[in-house]
Amino acid sequence: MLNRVNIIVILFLSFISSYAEDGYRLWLRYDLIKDQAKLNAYKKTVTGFIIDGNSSTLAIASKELDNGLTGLLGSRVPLVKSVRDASVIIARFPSPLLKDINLKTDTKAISEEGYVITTALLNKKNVIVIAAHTDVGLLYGSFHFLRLIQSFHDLNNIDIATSPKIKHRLLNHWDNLDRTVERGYAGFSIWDWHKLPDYIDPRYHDYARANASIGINGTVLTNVNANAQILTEAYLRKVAALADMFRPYGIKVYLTARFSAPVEIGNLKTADPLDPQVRTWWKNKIDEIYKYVPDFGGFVVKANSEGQPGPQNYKRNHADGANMLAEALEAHKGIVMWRAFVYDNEVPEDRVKQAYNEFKPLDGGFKSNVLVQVKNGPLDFQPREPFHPLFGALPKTPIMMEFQITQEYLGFATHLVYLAPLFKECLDSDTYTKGQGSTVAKVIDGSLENHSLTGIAGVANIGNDRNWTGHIFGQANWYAFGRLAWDHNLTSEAIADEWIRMTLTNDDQSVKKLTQMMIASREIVVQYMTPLGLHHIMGWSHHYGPGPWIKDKPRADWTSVYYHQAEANGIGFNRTTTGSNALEQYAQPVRNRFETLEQCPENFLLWFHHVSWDHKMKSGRSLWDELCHTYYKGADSVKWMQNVWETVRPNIDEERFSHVKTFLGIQHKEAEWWRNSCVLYFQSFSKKEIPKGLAKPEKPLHYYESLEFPFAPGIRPHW
Ligand code: BDP
Repeated sequence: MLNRVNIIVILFLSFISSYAEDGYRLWLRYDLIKDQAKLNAYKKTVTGFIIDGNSSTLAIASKELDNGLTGLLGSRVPLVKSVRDASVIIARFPSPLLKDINLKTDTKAISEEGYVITTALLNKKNVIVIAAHTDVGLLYGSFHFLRLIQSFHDLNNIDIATSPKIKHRLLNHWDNLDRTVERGYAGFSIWDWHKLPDYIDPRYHDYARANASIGINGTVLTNVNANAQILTEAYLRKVAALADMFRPYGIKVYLTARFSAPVEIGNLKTADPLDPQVRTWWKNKIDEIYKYVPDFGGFVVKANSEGQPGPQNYKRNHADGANMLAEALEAHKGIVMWRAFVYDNEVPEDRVKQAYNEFKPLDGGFKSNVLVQVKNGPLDFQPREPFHPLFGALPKTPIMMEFQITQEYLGFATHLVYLAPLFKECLDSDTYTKGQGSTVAKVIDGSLENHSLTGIAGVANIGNDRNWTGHIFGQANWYAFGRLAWDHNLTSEAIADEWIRMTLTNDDQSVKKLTQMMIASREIVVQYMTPLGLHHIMGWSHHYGPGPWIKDKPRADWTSVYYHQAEANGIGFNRTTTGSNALEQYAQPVRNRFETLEQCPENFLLWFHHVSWDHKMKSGRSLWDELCHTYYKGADSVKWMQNVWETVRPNIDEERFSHVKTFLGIQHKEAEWWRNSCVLYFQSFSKKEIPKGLAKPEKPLHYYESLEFPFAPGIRPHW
C-alpha cells in the first residue's frame, strides 16, 4: 500500500528524473535502482539508519544518506532514534551504540580519516556498522556505503577497513581572481570572488560533497602563477567564507603565495627571504591568515619558474625561500608545498634535467613542514613521460606528486582520455633508488623513506560548466584522482568500473565495454599525438592542436624543434651519455634499460634516443613506417571508440549520450588533424613515402601550419 509519504517521495523522484541529464550530479546521482531483484535485496537490508552524534559533518552524512538511500531505493529509509530500529549504525569508536557489538576489525588499524564498513550481529539481528575515529571518517564511510549500493555490491558479509595512504590529498585550482582559469577548459572559475564572502553559491556545497565522496581533503583555491591580492584583507575574508563552508566536509583551504608579495602589497623594498623585515612581514601575514582561517592548510609556491619571482632573485636558494614560509606556518601546523617545476632560461641545459640539478643539492635542507611538489614527469604533463628522476632522489625530503587532471596537453575538454592509466604508470614505476620495489607510489606515500608528511595534488579540471569538467568523461579523471590519492593500489579498471556504474549505467555489458574503451583511451591519445616517445610538439602558447613546426621563439625549450630534433637522418632527443645525459639522474638499472637502443622500451624511444629513420623496430618496420602506422592507428582507434559508444546507447540517457557522441566526433576530427600534421611535417625531413595502405592526408602541410587559434581557451593571462 502506498502511504502519503511514499507518494510524495515518488512524485519528488519523478520530478528529479524529469530534470535534464546535464551531468551536474556527477557520480552522486542516486537514481532509483532499476534491477528489481537488487532493489528488493537492498530494501530488505537497509531499513533504517542511526547516527551517533550531531556535528555539522554528521549532519552532512545524514542528509547524504537520506537523499541517497531514498533515491536509490525509491522509498524513504528513515533516520531512526533507537538502535533497535536501525539496520545501519554509524558511530565513532567507542560509541555506546557499539557496546554490544563485536567488531571484526581491529580499530587501531584505522587511521584518523579511515573507516570500517562491516556486518555484525546485534540482538540476533544482522546490522551494518560504519565506524571511524572521527566524524570525517564517518562521512567518508557513508559515501562509500552509498557507492556500494550505487555500484551493486553485495552487502551481505561486507567487511571493509580502509585508511588513506597519503595524508594531504589536494586539488590545485589554477584559477585567477578574475575567474579565468589557466589551462581550464570547463568555463570560468567556480569561485565567484566578487560575490564572496556574502554569497555562498550552492555549487560550493556540491563541489565539497563530490570531493568528500572520494576523500579529497584540501583545495588550493588560486593559480600557481599567483596574485598577491589574495593575501589582502578583503580577499582573506572571502577565503574564510569558503573555508567555513568546506570545513564540515573535511576540506581545508590552501593558497598560492606570490613570493614578491612583501613588495607588492607590503610596501617593502625587497622580498629577500633572509631579510628580517621580509621574514617579519610573512610571519605577520600568516598570523593574520590564521585569524580568518584557523585551520588554514598552507601555501603552494611556484618560484623562479617561468618568470615567477623567487629566492633566486636575491641569490638565495629554494630552501631559503621555502623555510622562511615554513617557519611562520609551523606555529599553526601549516605546510609549504614548494614546487620543483623550475627551469632557467640562462642555463643552456636540457630542460628535463634542471629540476633535479637544482633540488638534489638541497636535500636535507628543508624544514620538516615543507614538501617538494614534483610533476609526474620531468618535462610538463605530456601524454607520456618517464617518471621524474627526483622521485627517490631526495630521501631526506618529503616529496609530493603533482598530476594534471585538466587536459592541457591531452586534447582539452573535448577528448575522451581516461587518466588513471597515466597516473598509475607513474605511481607503479620502479625508481630502484633503494633497490627493486622502490616505486614512485612508495616515495610519495612516505613508506620508502619513512616520512609521515605525505601529499598528492591534482591540477583541477573543474569550471563553471554545468557538467563541471567540460566532458562527461572528464568527471572520471577527477574521480580517479581522488580514488588513487586515497589508495594508489586500486587498479584503473576497478576505478573505471565504479565510476561508470555510478555515473552512467549498471548494465554489465556496457560497463565492460566502456571500461575497455576508457583504459584504451590513454594509449590512443599518445598514438595520435606523441607516439614512440615524442613530446612537446603542440601548438604555440595555447597548446591546442599539433605544432611540430614551432621554432624561433624567445626560449629554445618552448619550441617543438628543440624536443623532436627531426632532421634528414633521423629524429628524437638523445638523452644518453652521448647526448644530454639526462639518464644519469636515474638509478641503475633504470638508466641502463633506457640507455641502450636495444633495451629501451619503444614507447620511450624518441624521448631518450636520436634514431635513424631506417632503424628497425620490433615490428620489423623501419622507424619511419612505424611512426606513420602508429599515428594512423591512433586516429583510427578513435573511430573504434565512437563505435563502442554507439553500442551502449540503449543504456545511456539521450542527453549525455549525444554530448559524448558529439565530443567523440570532435576528437576524431582532431586526431586526424594531429596525424596529418605530424606525418606531413616529419615527412619533410625523412623524405619517405607514407606507407602503402595508409590514406594520404587530404591537405598539404602548409595548410596545417597556417591554422591559428587566437581565442583558444585556457591561455595564460598576463600576471
Ligand atoms: C605548464 C602550463 C603553465 C603552468 C605551468 C606550471 O602551460 O600554464 O603555469 O605548467 O605548472 O604546463 O607552473
